[in-house]
Amino acid sequence: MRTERILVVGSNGQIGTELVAELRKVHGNANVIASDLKAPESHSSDGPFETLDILDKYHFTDVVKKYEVTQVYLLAALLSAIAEKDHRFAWKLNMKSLQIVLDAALDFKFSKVYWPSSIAVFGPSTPRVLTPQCTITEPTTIYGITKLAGERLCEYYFLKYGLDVRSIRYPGLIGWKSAPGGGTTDYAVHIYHEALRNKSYECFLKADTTLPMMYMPDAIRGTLQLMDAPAEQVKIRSSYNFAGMSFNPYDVAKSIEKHISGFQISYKDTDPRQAIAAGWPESIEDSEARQHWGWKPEFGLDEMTRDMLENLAVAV
Ligand code: NAD
Ligand code: AKB
Repeated sequence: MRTERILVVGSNGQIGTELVAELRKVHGNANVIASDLKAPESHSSDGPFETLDILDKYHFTDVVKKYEVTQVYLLAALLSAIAEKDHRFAWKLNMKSLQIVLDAALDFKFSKVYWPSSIAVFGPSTPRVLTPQCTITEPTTIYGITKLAGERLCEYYFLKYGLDVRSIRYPGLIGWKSAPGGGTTDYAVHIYHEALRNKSYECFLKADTTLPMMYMPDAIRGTLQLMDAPAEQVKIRSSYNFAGMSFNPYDVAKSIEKHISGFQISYKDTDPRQAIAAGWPESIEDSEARQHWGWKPEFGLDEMTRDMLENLAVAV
């Protein structure tokens, strides 16, 4: 069996920070190369890091050659809220990065590529409750449009060239080890920090805005499970529906109150992220991920709240 050399692009972000650490446990520190626009503030000496702008195809190719890379996890992207501020750049970053990685995968014969999609591929015309794998996908955000186009591109490279590309439609992810990067679901991380700091939080989404969410340990475990699955079990090559839990800001506040008495939540009158959330599903049906490669989440809201508060209380 050949040793895999894994390059993670966008490794300083919310997912990359945790994913690199887990990949290094499995593959060894030297075999997992972290890369981002600049070195992380607390630069880890646990393994190699390369400063890399993924839009610079030639530099990316040099890094691939330098480390004899065999797999790429492409995490660099503009997320939903931040993408609305510059839709042209969001299209450029989210699409061109994927095109560069998929083409390099063919040129350098990568064994696998991982690229995350999102629940943002769905839109206002999608059935909102237990949204199925195959349904109406008419996103109205630039982020969702790039994710939908990306899914089609991944499947195209699989069908046309046999490229082993794998993908998950992540819901909103919540973790204590890293900060979120400009999405609509970010409130569900901020609320825990503010609960510990101030016993109060002003939420940018309305109390009853229910969205699909997942605790980061589940998301990382599921990602590695998909990437480890035998190729014949990965029957969906666009992107898999992937569910953890569903809740709204009111539910999180109630869950936090069980640990921090007197915690107060208030709600902003208007915020552009409300309109984005209104077009997304409330809950996701993920039987294909469960059947094809054995996906099963572990964390519900109260388990996550306990773990978040315990860990943040020590970390901050
Ligand atoms: P993030 O914004 O926290 O991190 C993205 C990282 O990419 C940042 O560290 C940034 O510096 C880096 N980056 C940006 N432009 C770059 C470039 N040109 N070259 C190299 N690096 C660059 O994002 P995240 O939350 O870690 O998300 C990673 C992926 O997962 C994205 O594709 C995102 O759409 C997807 N996703 C995330 C969530 C979530 O809740 N976090 C949910 C669904 C999908
Ligand atoms: C966002 O809110 O943009 C992300 C996502 C669900 O894709 N967390």
